[in-house]
Amino acid sequence: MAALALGLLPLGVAAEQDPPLEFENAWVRAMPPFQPNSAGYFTVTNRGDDAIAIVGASSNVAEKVELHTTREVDGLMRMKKLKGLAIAPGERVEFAPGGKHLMLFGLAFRLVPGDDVQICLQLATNEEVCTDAEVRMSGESSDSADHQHHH
Ligand SMILES: [Cu+2]
Repeated sequence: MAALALGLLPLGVAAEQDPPLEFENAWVRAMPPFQPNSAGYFTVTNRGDDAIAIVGASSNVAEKVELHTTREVDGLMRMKKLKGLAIAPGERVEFAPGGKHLMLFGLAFRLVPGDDVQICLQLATNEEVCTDAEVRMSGESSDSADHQHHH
């Protein structure tokens, strides 16, 4: 019995359940050859009872991923790095062209439409939530494929 009890001791802090973030319509922009960077988009909803703090991001196809937002400054659209983002319980946050996005730096290979890649968000709790994202052409094709668009 003693050995069994020892065997059941937790080896680390393992998450009992996944953080309640629900992804929709995750996609990454297809890029022409030799473009080092791309961007990822998705809608995420906090289905839990507590606020969830996103503190970073990663992808299996990029060296580095940053959270960016787009702001108009003196008539020009400029990207700004976000240090983090808190999502309130029940809140739905859209990462979309012209707004918040994941910036993918240092692509490992060319992103071709139809490919599936993975994007992950790091949370303040040290947990990570990931989703598959489809590689798509930019612009209208993504909008027409998004049946939940509210615009
Ligand atoms: Cu950006």
